[in-house]
Amino acid sequence: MSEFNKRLIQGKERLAEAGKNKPRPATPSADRLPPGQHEVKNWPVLDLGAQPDIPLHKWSLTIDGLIEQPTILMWQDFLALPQVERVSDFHCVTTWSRFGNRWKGVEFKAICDLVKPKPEAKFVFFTAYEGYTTNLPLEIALDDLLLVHEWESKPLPREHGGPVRGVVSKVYAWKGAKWIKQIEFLEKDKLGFWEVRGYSNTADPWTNDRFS
Ligand SMILES: Nc1nc2c(c(=O)[nH]1)N[C@H]1C(S)=C(S)[C@@H](COP(=O)(O)O)O[C@H]1N2
Ligand SMILES: [Mo]
Repeated sequence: MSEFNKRLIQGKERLAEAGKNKPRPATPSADRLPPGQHEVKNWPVLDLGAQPDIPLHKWSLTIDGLIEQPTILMWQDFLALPQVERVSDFHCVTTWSRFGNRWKGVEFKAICDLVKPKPEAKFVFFTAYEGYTTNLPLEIALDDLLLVHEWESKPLPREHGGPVRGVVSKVYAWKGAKWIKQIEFLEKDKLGFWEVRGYSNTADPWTNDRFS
């Protein structure tokens, strides 16, 4: 935690506090660009200031909690899982959206097929190499989450969360952990880094659902 940019975090907590009671649309926008967002063509880097450097031979992904098959994937194990290519939009709560990103990676569903969640598992909690955390309902992770290791046919750059990061497109991008290290299946929801600091737990871009 000490490596994190404290002033940046405090600034965002103030934003969340100021934004929490703003009126929100009752029905979701049908536009590709969610309300309050603008499109960018570059890809900004957003994190807490610590960008861990994880060589592939030291990389692993631990999957535990309420599952039949607790698993630690090494790099080759991860690459041996079914790989998919997907093109999706990326919406950051700081108001930028990036359309049409071409990803390659492993669907969260493929992880579930491997580790077999128990019926009690309803939520998923993600921990990253630098300590960041975030959370999703299992249902949303199954529908939307991709564990990405390539972007535009190249290895995912370290500043964007390489070797492997979570990517979501139906909720704000803070729900996708860069430098993902651990996935834990839970019965009860557990809030992540920004969720405990006033960011919305549901994070729906099309209803401007930024802060709670
Ligand atoms: N490990 C980690 N993952 C993270 C973050 C972070 O600080 N640490 N920031 C989140 C936020 S707020 C956003 S908007 C996206 C930004 O991803 P990018 O830097 O690739 O644009 O990563 C998310 N995942
Ligand atoms: Mo963000």
